[in-house]
Amino acid sequence: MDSTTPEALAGMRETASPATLPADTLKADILWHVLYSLGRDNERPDRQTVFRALALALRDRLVEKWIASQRAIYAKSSKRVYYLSLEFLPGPFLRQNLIALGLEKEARDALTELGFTLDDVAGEEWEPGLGNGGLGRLASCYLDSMAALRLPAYGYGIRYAFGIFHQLIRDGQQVERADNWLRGGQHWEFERTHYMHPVRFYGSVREWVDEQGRLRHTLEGGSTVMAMACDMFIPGYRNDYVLNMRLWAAKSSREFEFSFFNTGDYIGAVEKKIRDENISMVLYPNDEAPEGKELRLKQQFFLVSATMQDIVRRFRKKGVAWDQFPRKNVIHLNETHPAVAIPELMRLLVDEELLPWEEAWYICVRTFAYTNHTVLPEALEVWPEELFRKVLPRHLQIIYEINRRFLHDVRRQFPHDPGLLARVSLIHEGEQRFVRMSHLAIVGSFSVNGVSAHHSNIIKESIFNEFYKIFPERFNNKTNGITPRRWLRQCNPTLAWLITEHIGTEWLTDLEQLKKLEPYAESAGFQKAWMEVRLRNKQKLAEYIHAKNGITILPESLYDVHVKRFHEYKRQLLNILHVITLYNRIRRDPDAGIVPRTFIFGGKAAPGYYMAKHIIQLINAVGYTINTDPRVGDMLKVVFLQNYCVTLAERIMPATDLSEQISTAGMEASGTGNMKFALNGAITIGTHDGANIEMLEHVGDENLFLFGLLSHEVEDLRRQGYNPRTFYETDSELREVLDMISGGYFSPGDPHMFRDIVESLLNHGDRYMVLADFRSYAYRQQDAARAYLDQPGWARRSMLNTARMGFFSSDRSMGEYARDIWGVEGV
Ligand code: GPU
Repeated sequence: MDSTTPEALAGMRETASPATLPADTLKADILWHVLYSLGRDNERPDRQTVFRALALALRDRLVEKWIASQRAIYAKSSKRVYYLSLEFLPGPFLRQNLIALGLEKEARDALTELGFTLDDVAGEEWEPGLGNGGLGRLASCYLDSMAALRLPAYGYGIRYAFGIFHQLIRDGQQVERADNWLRGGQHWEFERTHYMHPVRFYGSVREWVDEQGRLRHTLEGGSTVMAMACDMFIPGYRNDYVLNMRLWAAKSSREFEFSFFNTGDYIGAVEKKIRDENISMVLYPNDEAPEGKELRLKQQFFLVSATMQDIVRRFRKKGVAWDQFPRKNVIHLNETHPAVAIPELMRLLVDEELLPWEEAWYICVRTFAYTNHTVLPEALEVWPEELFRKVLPRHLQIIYEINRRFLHDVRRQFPHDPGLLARVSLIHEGEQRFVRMSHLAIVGSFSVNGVSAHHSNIIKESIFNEFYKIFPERFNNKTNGITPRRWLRQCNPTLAWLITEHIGTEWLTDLEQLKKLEPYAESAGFQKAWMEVRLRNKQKLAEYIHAKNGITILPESLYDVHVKRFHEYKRQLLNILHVITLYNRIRRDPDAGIVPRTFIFGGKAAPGYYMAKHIIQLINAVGYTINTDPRVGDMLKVVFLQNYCVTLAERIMPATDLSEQISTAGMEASGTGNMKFALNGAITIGTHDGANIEMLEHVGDENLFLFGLLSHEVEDLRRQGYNPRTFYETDSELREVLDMISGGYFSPGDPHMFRDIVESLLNHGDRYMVLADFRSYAYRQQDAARAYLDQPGWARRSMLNTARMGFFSSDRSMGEYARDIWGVEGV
């Protein structure tokens, strides 16, 4: 019988539920979904249709396992972990889900029979860009690991209609295009159109006294928006366990009012509806520089209010008293973005459940935990008091009451330090008042953690030093990690296979097993195989670069890669100054014996961040000059890959030789790209910053190139009065580079184009100490080049980097969070 007839397919579905897996059922399910879910002819479905149908077939399997997992959590009455984040960057799901479900081979076979390859079909997926960079990506690695560890956890976020913008490079400059990711349809999610919570903003607080003589607070007026749940599934690696990431989408409450469209002003009514739904329209594209916009505050509360209603609903089902709440729930705040959950829980307990303040507060500070991800002063979130009062009047009152009691306690504990109160207050007083969200998060949480050992020390010693003195027991470190399923197994299947051939598959769930590779580091045969895999990965990236940028690069050249968000502290500028230095050496002496290199850059700049965008433009201009200079030839190439995102990272990581992690010491909280590169066998050139320091401890200093000022030296130099001009005056190579930029060498049509970049270094204090670190960077780069000439030596270093990355698995991070902060175990 022809298996593509609807009858045959329907029959197969009846006899074979997706959970029992006869060999050909995936193919049958794909064709079934092509016809019945997508409404297309299933005789010759196109690639996009097959992708969607495959996604739906996998969603069938995921939802069954999810239901089973939920039942298990419920049956065990486990304490639940709620991970709240304004950002998630899951990346493409297809391969990840196939790997987790153990269906890769079946999918390949099914697709072959349908006339496609998995690569082609996977290429149809558009990743959800619901985050800016490291913070959102970390949240997604953590969900993957929570699922792998079978933790009773839930991710909560916002289902933005437009994710992070799509970046184009036009005439060397960044151009932003809307990321309409929902256009392709939601094949991975379930939209719960009947599952909504009301969220209320604005209004005014009425105080009154009830029959028992209690002072009560009621919000009057204001406006209500509905939060609709959209669930996406995160499977654990081959363990039949599935978590969900619940993302809220805004829906107008007005369409539920019968009379709403009948008021005579039909178009006006529709406009109001659209305005309400704006809340979840777009992700703010700012990384580490929050934009103090009303809509952003509304997004934060929208996530928090809807999520708290979900949490409370689930808790109520247990039928236990409120004082049990912290034993049954822990709410984790990913940065301060969802910190308004603290006054929201207080409001629920005090205003609605009528608990006394002290009891409510006791519950609160045993429920929340907070992760800080930055010490940059401009990244610490504050809200103008007036804006806060307008949007969330009752919450502001509650924050004031929290503050009053907190300051009262501090005064008692430290009676001889009158200035202390102003410094730790939840309110910044000045011409304008601001709510300090980090202070709120610290005061309202039982745990405050940084994301690398170095960063956690900085928190205790400097930015939150006074809170550390008040609440020493709250502060702890949880070094970031990355999921080996996506960042090795999936993105680098050939290397993963080579590893598995030698040490088995255990590393996939216990990354420390990679240590077993160490004995092979000296084996010439293994080195050769290792380098062959790497070279093939580099060839593939060369093909991609040729196709996208029209630039031909040598796969044998040293791939020196700097990909991450553009921010001055990440110092892409330092890198390009070094590129120009090499260019000058070649110009002076074409036979200088420079190791052929390909510099690859990628990353987005916040649309309003002038200097970051200008640096992107400089890199592209330098690239153009170098790539078209016949004297340079194959010695040097500079490539800017547009639209850096998870999908692109997956191409780049396996093909990188040298990983650039060169932030000004003390400024990168952790970094996670650094770990992804090293796991794939790249060698790091980096500063003593963030997790680089712990990477050094694990891989050993002969396998990693560190350089530059230490963070206390940065501080000292700044205190003593840093004068960048001395470096300009005493270092002739550096001077030549800066003079070329400001003299228009790379912008002949507009010689002044990049003058302000040089100005920022020479005349505006060089805040990120680019010039102070230039020489030590250039020296270390020379060491790297020399090391690359010794290919067996490089192979050994590369393997040892991979072999010693076990600590940086997000399974390890999540295990620590579960044990030390959350107090939960696997189900
Ligand atoms: N990070 Br705050 C972001 O990506 N965005 C932010 O708004 C803030 C921090 C990053 C840190 O810069 C990076 O060092 C860290 O590895 C990452 O968060 C995850 O902790």
